[in-house]
Amino acid sequence: MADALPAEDARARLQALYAEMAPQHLFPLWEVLHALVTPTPRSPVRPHRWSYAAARDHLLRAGALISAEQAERRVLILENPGLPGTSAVTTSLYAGLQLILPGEVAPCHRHTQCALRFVMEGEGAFTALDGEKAVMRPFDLVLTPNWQWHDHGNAGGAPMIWLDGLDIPTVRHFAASFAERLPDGAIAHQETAPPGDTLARYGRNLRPFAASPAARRPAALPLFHYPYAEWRDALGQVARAGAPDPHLGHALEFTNPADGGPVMPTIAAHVRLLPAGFATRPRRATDATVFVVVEGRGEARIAGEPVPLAERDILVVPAWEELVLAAEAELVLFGYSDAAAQQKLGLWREARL
Ligand code: 1HN
Repeated sequence: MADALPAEDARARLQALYAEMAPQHLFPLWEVLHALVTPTPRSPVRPHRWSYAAARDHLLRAGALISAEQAERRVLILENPGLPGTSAVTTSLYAGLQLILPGEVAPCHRHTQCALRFVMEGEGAFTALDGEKAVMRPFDLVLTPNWQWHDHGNAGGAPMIWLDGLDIPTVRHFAASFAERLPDGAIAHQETAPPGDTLARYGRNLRPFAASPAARRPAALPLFHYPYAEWRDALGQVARAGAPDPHLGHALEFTNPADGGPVMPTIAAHVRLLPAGFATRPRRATDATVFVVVEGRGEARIAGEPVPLAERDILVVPAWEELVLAAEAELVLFGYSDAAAQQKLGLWREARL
């Protein structure tokens, strides 16, 4: 049997071999195998919390210097400190804060990246999806799925800010990015349906007859607006009715009504409520998660490190780090992650500790 470790002269001859192979882009697996195939996840992602007030201040200053139309999208990227230069908040996801001022438009485009918007403040702006406006209110969730036309406008009287969540690093990983603008320099998509039409047709456990002209939304992913008023009411009822899950608190996932699965092929989104004084048991999951504090006050402990949480703060929790969430005042959180993709690939795991 060969020795476990090569002898010194064999080691020197191996190094010489590596040096000769390298210019031909050939490398020995045995030198890197254990770094490639780790027994448990090793993520470069670092826990981080962005204070909303500080980010908002910078965003409003940018608002005075560049228009939404000039910028195409006026967004401050929330870049993970462990992933510098990548525009990524986790290894698979992107996060940004977008500002649209009264009277502004963000021109229509479409791309293969899936996006969600989670409204942080303001009222009266809309996202139009394939020409149908979703008029957005604070803490609404709005989707712009892969390859659907979307433009934004602010018909209200106040600045509107939302969190953008996209699967940009995932699409980059597959080198599958396509994007285009409307032809002939058009800014907005022609209006194709009255605002709220899709919610009425698909949002209440109803749908148009299949193959009828009324079934105008894509069959695989028809719904794109999940209003705060509706999800908050459901979460409140659940919280009044019984005990929280020890590892999650009261938790509800947003679903695609077409298949009952996550809202988009690559991104899953959910909300949680932790009663005042409640702390979760520690839990790890393979999906690094971006959280927004919707209401309340408390603390996240990530691998034992405390992070204070205040309203509208944004927090990123790396994959497989132990997370405890503790509510001082009743805490309501929104979260999104790549669990949708990982579950399809058979990769998703959690550990309830
Ligand atoms: C995008 O299309 C939007 O539509 C926001 O509002 C942020 C970041 C990268 C690529 C496309 C939007 C984006 C984006």
